[in-house]
Amino acid sequence: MLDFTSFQKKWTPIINDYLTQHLTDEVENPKFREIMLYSVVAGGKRLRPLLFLATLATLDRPIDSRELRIACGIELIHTYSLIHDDLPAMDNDDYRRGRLTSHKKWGEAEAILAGDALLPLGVQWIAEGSQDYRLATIITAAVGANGMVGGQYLDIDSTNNDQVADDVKLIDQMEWLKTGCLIEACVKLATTYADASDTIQTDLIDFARAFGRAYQIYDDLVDVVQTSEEAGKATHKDEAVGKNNTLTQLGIDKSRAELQALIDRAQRDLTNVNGDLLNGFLALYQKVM
Ligand code: GRG
Repeated sequence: MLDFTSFQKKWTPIINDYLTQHLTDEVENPKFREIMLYSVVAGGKRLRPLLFLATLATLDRPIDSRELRIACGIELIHTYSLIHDDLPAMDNDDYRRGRLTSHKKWGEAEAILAGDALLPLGVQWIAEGSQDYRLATIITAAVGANGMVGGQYLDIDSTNNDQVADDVKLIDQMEWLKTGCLIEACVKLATTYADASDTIQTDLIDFARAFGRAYQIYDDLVDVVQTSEEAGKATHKDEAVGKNNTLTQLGIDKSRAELQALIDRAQRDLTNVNGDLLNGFLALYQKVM
């Protein structure tokens, strides 16, 4: 089996090509296609499709066009969530993936519609790739009212009502729903698609839960920790406050400790499976430790 870096190097360009090719082929209106492509091919890390494919590889399943279609369907849904998250009514961000956000570039209605179109297209690709209603159920549950959108609602509601500041449990639930659920779904989709045994499925999903919880903490830490390569050590920006997240709640040191605990847990969850490839995903977090 490939190690994580080789796996990532091999599959990232294949995922990127698939996304470009199939959006180009399958979205009929050329202007709207351009708007959708603008956000999808803007250079994301492709973490979620890679996680789905790596879980399949861990389960000794071959990867071909059907599996690629499922993987890229997940990325379409993730991209929809980023477009909508950036909107003026939500986070009101001007930049994403190193370029102007969709609404800044194309207009607000256009960005809403691009997101609206990416969500069902992603579900369609997952259904077509898998030919299995269970996968459509897993993905729609993960991103719906009891998953990602529910988490975004909690975020909006608590911000509007000034309620979150010291409610650790609420922040934890919000972060899990917003970010963790979709990451967990990547692994669930793979274990279901591959018909993994119950025990392996449990181990891999436990890994995904720890990894998914860790991801939000990592993402917040990345915002405030800048690695100074010349000095060879981490330097901090004083921006850890002002957002409803674990980082604001715990501060940098405790957030790091929490992240380390989650990494340790994720590693333990892999002890009974052939976990070398999936373990490689955890190296991502070294950037902020
Ligand atoms: C608006 C329906 C709706 C949902 C929004 C995505 C989301 C839910 C909120 C984003 C908040 C956020 C920045 C969470 C941190 C984790 C995260 C999703 C980071 C972005 O994903 P990456 O790091 O980005 O995988 P790339 O660009 O590499 O794909």
